[in-house]
Amino acid sequence: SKKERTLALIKPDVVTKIGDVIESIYSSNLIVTKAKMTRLSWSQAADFYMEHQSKPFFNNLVQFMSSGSVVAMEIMGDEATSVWRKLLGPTDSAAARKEAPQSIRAHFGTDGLKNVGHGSDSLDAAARELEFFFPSTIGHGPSNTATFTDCT
Ligand code: YYY
Ligand code: MG
Repeated sequence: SKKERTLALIKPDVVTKIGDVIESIYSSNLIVTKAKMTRLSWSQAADFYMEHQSKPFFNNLVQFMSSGSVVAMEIMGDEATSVWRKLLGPTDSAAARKEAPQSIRAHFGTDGLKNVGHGSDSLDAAARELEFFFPSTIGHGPSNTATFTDCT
């Protein structure tokens, strides 16, 4: 298995549950290496979810994501990208309650839009999405390979 960095984004529906979500992250052998609470403008949320711009749910999604505070975290660990998505569970919270009753979306999600969190769906997406929330400074380009010193 391979140590990865990925983005865990807590959506506006559950900022009061960040404690529970962070507990789940650490319980799954992942660690939080960066964290930031922020609020996205409509156009920032649209940029973040650009891949979905032609979908029927796009406007609702962007509206929701810019409706309140989000917490963006860089998390790290073995196969962090897939482990975090598995922790979240299926996209639709009702499906999560049926198919993955232990998942975060099963516990805290409302529906197919208000579903607690976002997880990058590939290593490339993780690098791009981490750069979106945690832009690198000049001379230190984005990296998706964790090193020992990052863990200390
Ligand atoms: O990666 P994940 O968040 O599990 O689902 P995506 O298919 O990438 O959709 C992104 C986001 O869009 C989803 O978390 C909620 C919203 N959405 C929706 O409102 N209605 C759908 N039918 C599908 C997705
Ligand atoms: Mg997705």
